[in-house]
Amino acid sequence: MFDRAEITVKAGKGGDGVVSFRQEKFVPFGGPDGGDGGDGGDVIIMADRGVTSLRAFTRKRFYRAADGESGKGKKKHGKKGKNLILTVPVGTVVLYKTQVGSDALIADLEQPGQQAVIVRGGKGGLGNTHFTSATNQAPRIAQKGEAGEENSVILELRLIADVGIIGYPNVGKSTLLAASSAAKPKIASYPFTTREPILGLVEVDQRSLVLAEIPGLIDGAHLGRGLGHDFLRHIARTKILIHLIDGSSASPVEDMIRVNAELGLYDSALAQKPQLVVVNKIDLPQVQAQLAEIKDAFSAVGAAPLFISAATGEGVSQLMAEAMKMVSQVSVERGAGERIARKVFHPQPRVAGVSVHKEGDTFVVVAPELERIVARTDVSSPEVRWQIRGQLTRLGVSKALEKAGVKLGDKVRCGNLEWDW
Ligand SMILES: Nc1nc2c(ncn2[C@@H]2O[C@H](COP(=O)(O)OP(=O)(O)OP(=O)(O)O)[C@@H](O)[C@H]2O)c(=O)[nH]1
Ligand SMILES: [Mg+2]
Repeated sequence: MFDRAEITVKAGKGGDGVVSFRQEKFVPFGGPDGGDGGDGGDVIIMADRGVTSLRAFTRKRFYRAADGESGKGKKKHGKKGKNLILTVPVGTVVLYKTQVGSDALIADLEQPGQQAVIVRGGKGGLGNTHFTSATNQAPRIAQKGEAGEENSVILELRLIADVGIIGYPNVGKSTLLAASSAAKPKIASYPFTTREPILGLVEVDQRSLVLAEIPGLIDGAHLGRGLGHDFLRHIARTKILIHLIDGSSASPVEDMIRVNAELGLYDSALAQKPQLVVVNKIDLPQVQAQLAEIKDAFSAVGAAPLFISAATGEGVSQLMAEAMKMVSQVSVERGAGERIARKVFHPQPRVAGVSVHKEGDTFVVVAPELERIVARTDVSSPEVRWQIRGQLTRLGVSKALEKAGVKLGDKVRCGNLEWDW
């Protein structure tokens, strides 16, 4: 199953602004006419019904959107870089990998067409027309395009089944799935026969129900034991659970309590999910013999399980009818309550602030807007240096330096530009 992929996405770089002057016949010194660079393209992830797995993302792992074009003379602005739209199955969640423990959710694409901007393209740089002033009619400075954002994200497909079949290994989950649907899971008398979730479609009164066997749940699954940890997350999307219990177990009630405790340890929301408690294997003579006792034990803890034999089919159709009823109830409640909003996520806007800190006796200015001008410009020319100084006031760099206590003659640095105050 290709239900998880880690990819790196990079948005397009903004195009550079240019330094250019009008050149007309018989006009020796035309004004500045350098156009702005276009913005870089975003990387967008969109849910699409036509896509059924994340397989493609396990083969190709790096994706980038187009860069913005640089500006040109005659005030021609560069074209915006095209957005890159990656289509994923409905039910995909996008996560940031965080250093500390659990991953952070960026987007939850649970409806077709829903999309999320994952990384945003860099802004295009300003052409030299933006840098004219009363004292400077021939600006020789322009701004470099901003780099596009880059990030690694995890795509995770959460199964969308109506009903999750949970329970300890070997209790008969696969047998129940096979008895109620066309699915043909492997059935065997040892634990962990089923190694990944299996779906089955069940018809009840001309309506259909999607069942999923959630394999490998054991004590300590929330810590990664068994196969459980990988699959517990699939349970999150189901509407209800069929909690299957082996009637021939030493203590069926205790089994139920322990599996529920395990769910709660993983995620308390899972333990809150509506459950149909079902005791299986009632065809076995030893189970038959203890039926009354088992019933009493469950009612002592306030549970009223259904009894079935997945092997003979006894009680299975009643169980499915019950499951259908429960699923419809959950759907109605959900529909009436929270309206699933069409979420479109945007990364946090970047702050183009200015900050100053001291390294030895040098004042270091961190000002992305200014750095992008400096990077674009030949700072060896005195005229250009003079023009850049004009930008210090405009961008609030002068103010920040004064606040930091800069005095006449102090060394100041920004990007690759150094000067004395
Ligand atoms: N007698 C009897 N045996 C059953 C019944 N249901 C399942 N079994 C047997 O129990 C064993 C396990 O069945 P599975 O359906 O593979 O159980 P599972 O819960 O899917 O097991 P894993 O996938 O390994 O976790 C098999 O030998 C089945 O034949 C039942 O109703 N009666
Ligand atoms: Mg199985």
